Amino acid sequence: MPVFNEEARVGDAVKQALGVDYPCEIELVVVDDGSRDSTAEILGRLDDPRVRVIIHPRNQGKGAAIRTAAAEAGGDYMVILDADLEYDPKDIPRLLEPVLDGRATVVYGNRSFGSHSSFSFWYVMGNKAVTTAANVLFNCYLGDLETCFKLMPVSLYRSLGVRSRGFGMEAEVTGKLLRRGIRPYEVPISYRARTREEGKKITWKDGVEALWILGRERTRPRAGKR
Ligand SMILES: Nc1nc2c(ncn2[C@@H]2O[C@H](COP(=O)(O)OP(=O)(O)O)[C@@H](O)[C@H]2O)c(=O)[nH]1
Ligand SMILES: [Mg+2]
Repeated sequence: MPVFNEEARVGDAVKQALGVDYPCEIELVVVDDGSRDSTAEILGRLDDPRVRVIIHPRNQGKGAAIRTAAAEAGGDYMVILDADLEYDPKDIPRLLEPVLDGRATVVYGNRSFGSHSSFSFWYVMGNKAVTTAANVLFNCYLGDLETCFKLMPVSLYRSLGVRSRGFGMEAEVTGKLLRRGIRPYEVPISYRARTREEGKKITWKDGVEALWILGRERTRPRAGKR
């Protein structure tokens, strides 16, 4: 769970994540990414043996927070869960199903954007544009590239060598998986976008960066692939 200045939501997000009935043992690795609000105090009060809190003294970005979590995670599989309550951790057992019954190794949660759950028209169009670009570049038919629910073996994530420190990691992870011929298995999930006032931070610039990263991953020479 990457966390940056989420004092209003991180307490509930952790509680919800721990309250789910998982079909396996879990560890919740929370990375406080240099928050300047009271996030660190809230995380410091957590008292559950399944939780591990790691602190970045300075803010580095969502991608960097996930890199830290993946380096420290002790389990076999990982899934990213944002701390902003836009996603519902109750969906995680459903993401695990295709893994547990041997149908998939990489599973993505696919958001269906509805009127009450979408941030804005242009936000949804931006998401669709980035996903469509990946589909054209890699000749596939993914439904939702920017989803935070990306479940895969921890060893696979580490082997991708993701460099993006910010939101570009979503495109980089997906481009690297597709480049290796790995097609994420998609499972529908629920989603409710927060508003700018509630803390939503992604902007159109992140969409442009995602397009650039996808192009880079598609054209990267195989010999130097990472
Ligand atoms: N914006 C932002 N989010 C970060 C950072 N580091 C970790 N995160 C976390 O990454 C997750 C996704 O970020 P968020 O701002 O919700 O993205 P958005 O909802 O798509 O605008 C949240 O749990 C953030 O707390 C960072 O440097 N910036
Ligand atoms: Mg979010």
